[in-house]
Amino acid sequence: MEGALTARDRVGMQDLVLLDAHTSETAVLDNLRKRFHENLIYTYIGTLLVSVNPYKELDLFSKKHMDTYMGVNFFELPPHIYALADNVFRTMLSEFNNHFILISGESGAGKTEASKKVLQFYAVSCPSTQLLDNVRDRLLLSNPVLEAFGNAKTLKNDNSSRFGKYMDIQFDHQGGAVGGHILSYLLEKSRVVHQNHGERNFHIFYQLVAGGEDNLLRWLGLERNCQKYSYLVQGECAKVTSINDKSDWKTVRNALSVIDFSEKDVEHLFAIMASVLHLGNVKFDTDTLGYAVLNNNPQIHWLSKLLGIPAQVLQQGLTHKKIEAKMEEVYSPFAVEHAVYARDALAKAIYGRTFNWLVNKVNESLANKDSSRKTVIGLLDIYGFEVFHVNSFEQFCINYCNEKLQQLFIQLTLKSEQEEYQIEGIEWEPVPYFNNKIICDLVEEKYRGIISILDEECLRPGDATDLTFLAKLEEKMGGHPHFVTHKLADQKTRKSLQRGNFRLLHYAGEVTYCVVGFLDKNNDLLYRNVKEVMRQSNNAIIQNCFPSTEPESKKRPETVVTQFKGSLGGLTDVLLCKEPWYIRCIKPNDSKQPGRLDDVLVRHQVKYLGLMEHLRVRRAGFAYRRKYEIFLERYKPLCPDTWPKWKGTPSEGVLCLIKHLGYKPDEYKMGRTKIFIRHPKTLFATEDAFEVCKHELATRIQAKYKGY
Ligand code: AOV
Ligand code: MG
Repeated sequence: MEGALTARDRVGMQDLVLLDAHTSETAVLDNLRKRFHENLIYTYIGTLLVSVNPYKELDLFSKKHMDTYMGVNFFELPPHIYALADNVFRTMLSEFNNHFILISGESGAGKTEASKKVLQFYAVSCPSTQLLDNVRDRLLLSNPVLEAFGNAKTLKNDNSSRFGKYMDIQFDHQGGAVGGHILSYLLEKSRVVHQNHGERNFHIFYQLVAGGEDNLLRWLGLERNCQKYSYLVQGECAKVTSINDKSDWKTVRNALSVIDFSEKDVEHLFAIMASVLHLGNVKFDTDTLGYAVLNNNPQIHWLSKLLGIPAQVLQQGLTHKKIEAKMEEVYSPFAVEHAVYARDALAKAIYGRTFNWLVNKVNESLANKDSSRKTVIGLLDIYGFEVFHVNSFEQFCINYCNEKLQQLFIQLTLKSEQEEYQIEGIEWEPVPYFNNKIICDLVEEKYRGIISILDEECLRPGDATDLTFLAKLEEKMGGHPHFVTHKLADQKTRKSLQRGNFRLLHYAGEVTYCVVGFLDKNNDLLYRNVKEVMRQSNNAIIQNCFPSTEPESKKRPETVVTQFKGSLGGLTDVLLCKEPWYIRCIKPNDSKQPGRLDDVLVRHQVKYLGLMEHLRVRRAGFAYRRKYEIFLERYKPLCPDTWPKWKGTPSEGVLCLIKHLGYKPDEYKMGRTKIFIRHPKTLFATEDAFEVCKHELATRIQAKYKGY
């Protein structure tokens, strides 16, 4: 029919590698758009999965879909996150090694949803026994619990992850999911005491107030009204249409019991959540000398009851600072402003430490008791790159983290892949790419980077302030191509910059940071006597979070950003010893709407996610490579000339083998130590032949030994 669209015109290519040779950004964008409007949200670049957030429920994730994708060759079915999950799983089983899936994309692009889909696939599809069902339920239910305490509504995403999460799923050698372990990264604690307009505190508070049973709320001294709690209403949006706090409460309550939280744990946990809310409502009066006092404060009564700390002690802790002078302890009273600061610091500390306790507790419940060797698939779902109207220390940390992940992606794909061709002596035309190492260095370089300068100001006694920090940055970084000061703003980005701000040109875009609060948040100080007060608590979780053995060394503890840098370094090490897989998530529009794909926005993401470069490397390169020894060992049964006894080098063996299999010259290249295969379909054909051969062999052996 003339003029009719072919199916391919309509739905685009399912693998971008198959687009015409000199693919442009526009062609990639067109392809993604076509597919998006047909509800085809997944597209491959080789084995990398691109996922576009549909912002609506699609019928793609049923058990039937899981079964369809289980054990099927990667490229045989339409692209799907289950295909990737299954491919990782089967590679792990056949090679008995560890893997991880890096899920990246900006805030609201669908990372957390993607990670849940992968986890569900493993939980539902892996071989199971009654014992393992228990593990499976815990793995699945750890999610709503951690999301309740670690996610919140932001302007970008109604369920935004405010902590980084890396989860190992452990498998036995039959592929049964036998345990898990979670590492969490820097929770955005400041949200506990402050939310920007249009944002909320962590979900759990709203769930508790909306869903908590009457007698529970009564026991906690809470009213069923978020408006009563100063910590819940600063963003002026306690109610969110896409969220049902009441039913989420039921889910979380149920999940807590499945993952081994005793009734006592739960009681203590919610006593703490309520305490944070009461703490937020503590108001200070001023005495005649201008110092903060607490008069008959009802909140102190509830705090005292819920935390099991005498009211007098709490009152003293919230209004005084202990100073040790010459063998003497002196209590010096706070001004009101100072007391409010100390109160908020305490609320943040309590919440942050309780969150860590929670992660540990979940880990205990997921721990595999059996010590035999396991393989793991790691899932990395971290807060995505974000730019708000006003960006602070938190965005600085989050965006730095995204730079590090981009760096890892570049190292593992664009850089190492091209270096490998060189090392193996494969003819190769280098593909240029933007390496964001320059931005990582700007932030984290020892002695010279932004983090070092920030720490220096934090540790410097005397007159250090956010503004002296900024002045130092401007002095030392002013000439850097990715750093913009207000003096040079017009030249570098043609956008002016207010005093008190600096701008970084991140790989994913420009972000203007306001320095107010940087020093304070990085120091994250909690007065020592406040800790001593908390140690008197009879709440078991608080006792655990404020242990009396906590070292009170004279040395300053590491600053927040330096700890974070250290933990990201640790994460990189954890990942580098595993085989990587990638899901790149794309956000189609800024208004969370289904069916709308904003070209400018998506083109920008295609660009900074490095999809074009990845595509070029993939297209010119080879989808599969294996050491000659390994390749020969696996497939030699397919060639009677090389099997059972082969004499000669492994590379000669492989050559003999693939000639026998009929590989065409343009389908492969022989490197120094490895064979490189251009298209996966070549390998799949070999793999299929291998399966048939194994089966025949097994039948022959059975026949031979019949009757013995
Ligand atoms: P993020 O994890 O990438 O942002 P989420 O995974 O939380 O983003 O996705 C944001 C929202 O988009 C979800 O709450 C869903 O409403 C919708 N969504 C995402 N993926 C899908 C999907 N496959 N099907 C249907 N709806 C989806 V952040 O954590 O903010 O960086 O920090
Ligand atoms: Mg998320």
